Amino acid sequence: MCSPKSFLLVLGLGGTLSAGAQTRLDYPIQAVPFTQVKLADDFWLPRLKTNTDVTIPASFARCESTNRVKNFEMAAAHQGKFATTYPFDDTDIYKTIEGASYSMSLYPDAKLQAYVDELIAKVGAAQEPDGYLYTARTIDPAHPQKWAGQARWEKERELSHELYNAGHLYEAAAAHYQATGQKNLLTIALKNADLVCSVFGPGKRSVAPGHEIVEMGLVKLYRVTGQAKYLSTAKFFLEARGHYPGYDPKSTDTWKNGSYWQDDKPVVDQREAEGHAVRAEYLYSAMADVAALTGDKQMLAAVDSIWNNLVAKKMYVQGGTGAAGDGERFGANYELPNATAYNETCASVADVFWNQRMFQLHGESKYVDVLEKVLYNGLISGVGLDGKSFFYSNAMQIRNGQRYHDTEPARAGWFECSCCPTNLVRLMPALPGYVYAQRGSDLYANLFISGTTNLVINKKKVQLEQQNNYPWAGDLRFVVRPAGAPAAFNLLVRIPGWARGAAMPSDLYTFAGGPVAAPVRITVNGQPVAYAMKNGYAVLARTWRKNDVVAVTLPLETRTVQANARVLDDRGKVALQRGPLVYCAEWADNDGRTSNIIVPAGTAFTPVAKPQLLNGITALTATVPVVRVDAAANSVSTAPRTLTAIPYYAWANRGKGEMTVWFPAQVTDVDLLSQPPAADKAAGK
Ligand code: FUB
Ligand code: ZN
Repeated sequence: MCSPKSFLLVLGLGGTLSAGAQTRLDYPIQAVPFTQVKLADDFWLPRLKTNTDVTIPASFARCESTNRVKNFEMAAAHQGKFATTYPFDDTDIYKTIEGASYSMSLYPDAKLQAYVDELIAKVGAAQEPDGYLYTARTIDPAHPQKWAGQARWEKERELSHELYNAGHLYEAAAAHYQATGQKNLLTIALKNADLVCSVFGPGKRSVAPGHEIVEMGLVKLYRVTGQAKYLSTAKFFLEARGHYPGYDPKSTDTWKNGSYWQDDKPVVDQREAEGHAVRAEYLYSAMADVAALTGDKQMLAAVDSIWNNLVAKKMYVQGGTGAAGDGERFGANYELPNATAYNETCASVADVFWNQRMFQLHGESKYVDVLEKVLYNGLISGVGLDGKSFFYSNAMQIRNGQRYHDTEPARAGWFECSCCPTNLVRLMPALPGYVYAQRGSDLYANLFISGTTNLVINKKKVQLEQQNNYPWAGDLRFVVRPAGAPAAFNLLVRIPGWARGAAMPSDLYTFAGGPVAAPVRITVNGQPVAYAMKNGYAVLARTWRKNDVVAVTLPLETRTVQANARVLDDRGKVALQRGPLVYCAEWADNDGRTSNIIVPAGTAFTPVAKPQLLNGITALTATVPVVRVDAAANSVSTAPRTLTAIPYYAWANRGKGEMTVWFPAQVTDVDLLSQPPAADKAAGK
């Protein structure tokens, strides 16, 4: 995301920007940088604060206690034995530094800065003289970690993650430089990137990186330095895909046919989201970057098709992606099982990156609709309300206390493969950068988060303030404050798909009752205004005066959602959505069970504000039938009960037990195997 600030930083680096680079191609729409957006809301700001106060220190502490830091110390000393499990464990340090950097630009912290500087010094000391940086080999080159291969890069196409580590280093370095203005990490990253560019490229070595992200990272370095080689190497890596050695197109094994690595076809020929979900979504983000920066139309067509495939056939209703645990990968079209849903938290993080880029390419609200869905549901479900307990996979259903992927339906403080917690660490404080975007005279309001932003539009300074209680209420208020004389520009307010009767920008999920929605009313200074809709945005074009107030009323109603009939697991079932939030029922609010709940068509839900529950939520309640199994009488019956649903993101913060997202609408669709006989229930089992 290039920004006026990063552009200035380029110049501050010491003159690597060429005259041509000043007119370089880029995304037509630029995000307003996170540093220019000050949040003041009750939903996100406490989460950012928890990330700063709890998650970042916990993450650094775990990097220390699990020997991730020790690996760098041993690499610097060239002695010892690689002390963690995976060759990509270095990246947990990079990602936490990235998150800490974003956080420090919001909340300056001299102690944290000193600690980060100390860590950066350790990273620098572990770097080999030519720039190579990979503790899994440098500690003891004769006995590298088993995935690393005997020689540099030889296992890169498979599992060494040398370029994955490099990519996270670049991402962290760009963030650290942008946030702090310091070059200590950037210098390390550039030295490594220069090595990578000297090893790989036309006429040199070629590889399809085994785990994408180096491409995105190189693009970030290109933005920071203006050096074309970083962009061309990113493009080179993208174009290296589709030459998978040993490729067996007939095999359905994703490792044998190369699709696990998105390596079965050249990227420009890829049309479906396939393989390992995190790898894939980092790849698609990089394809968007390269399409924007080079004008590559084929790349653009490919990434557009892949996006359509994903939102029409491969996304869970709460925004999760990567249905299959085996290979942490996308399933086939419409393969979205609930009991075994994988939904890695990192895939949600990657999806946010990707959808932001798609929006910047096309300026259509549907991309932000998806981004919002992921953000408010399947992404923040990945971190507990305490800020230090996490989900790696995000379940869609827990029956009888069972969980398919982890041993229990409980969060963990850290994982042996701990990519997800540290990915959240870096995404959370960067959130203000997703709220607004600009293209010339157009100012896009994408996310509804109270706070202020200071902008320059048409060379005039303008402050915009948002005041709302989103996602709990649909009333949005924007106060426009040009610094001097009135300023003419267009305020484009996203009218979310859910407010226009669309559960999803595809037919994968639809609202029961059809795409009806109350009209969205907009007033300026209390007077209703007619507005044009463009690409999902209400366009308010006027000459704004100081303290003009725009009020937008989004119809926030509880809707039931149905899945496309081709999603077998959701047939005959409904999910609940209110505004951007998808709801679930959890054992703690429902007499200990949720797999016995039926939600018949036409059930009326009442939103109930519960400020004391789960850090403050609006719950949904309704009277519904629940199934009772009487083993002694050999009978099944239903009885009315109050269903209480909570936002999906808030589940699993009160211990272990059942959770349901998709509710059968009729008794015939209830899974009786999950129902304990009445006698067990009476005994509290
Ligand atoms: O391979 C590095 C990370 O580990 C991946 O992104 C995650 O899916 C996990 O496998
Ligand atoms: Zn992960």
